[in-house]
Amino acid sequence: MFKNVIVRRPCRALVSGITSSPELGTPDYENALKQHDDYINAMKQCHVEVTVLEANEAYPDSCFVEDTAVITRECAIITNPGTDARRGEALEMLPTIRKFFPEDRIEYIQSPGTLEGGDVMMVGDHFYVGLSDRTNQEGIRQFISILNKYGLTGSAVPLTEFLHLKTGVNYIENNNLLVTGEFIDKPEFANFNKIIVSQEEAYASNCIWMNDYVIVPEGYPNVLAEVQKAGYKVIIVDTSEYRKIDGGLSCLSLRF
Ligand code: CIR
Repeated sequence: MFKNVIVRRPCRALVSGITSSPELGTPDYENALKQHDDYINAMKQCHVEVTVLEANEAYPDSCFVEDTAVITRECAIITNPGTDARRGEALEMLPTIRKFFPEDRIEYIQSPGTLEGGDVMMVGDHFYVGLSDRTNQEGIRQFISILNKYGLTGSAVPLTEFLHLKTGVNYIENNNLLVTGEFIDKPEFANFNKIIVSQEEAYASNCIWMNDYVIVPEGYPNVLAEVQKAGYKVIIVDTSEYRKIDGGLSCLSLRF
């Protein structure tokens, strides 16, 4: 069960967030704020304490807090984002992490290692880590060695099609995995109960398990039906403004 969620309000500079899909247009700030309100309300329905951080205009992508830290049951790992424009975001998260973890349970990924939380998928005590444009071999090496120190394990999953690992694969507990694209046939995921997501709905492979619920993005009927069929209660949240800059449901929070 998760007890806590950390989010950061989107800043006005969100409109210049990094994107691989400029054809989707620029996010509408007012609507992004409304969608963020809905996201927070959805989280509250899942019986967690939500910490809402102030918008940070220095970093257009700073609402995507997932990339700044990985929180495990044993420790918090401050990441080192793999793109210059976002590198400083990780240390901005530190004061908040200190409210939840003592200093000796806070670890750091250090240059030349890079790692973003969007590349980390937790399955019990094991963490799959995407080897991506943002997360490099050295970052993964440091990350796994930190995990091992706390009795946790990790393994690398190379990827080429997606920004982050969780852009295309997400664990929703009970051995259920939402998978799309290059992850469908990866041997490391062979033993999961796979819910295959079509290319048309690929964005919705990024759903989040939150205690008794799965939060699903609005506008993806097949994924919604599959998740319901798997027995979950669902909450639908519209994240269309965040999608324009490659952000999904999971990117918008730290959950622990
Ligand atoms: C970026 O390119 O870094 C942001 N525009 C999107 C970050 C998405 N984060 C995530 O998947 N965890």
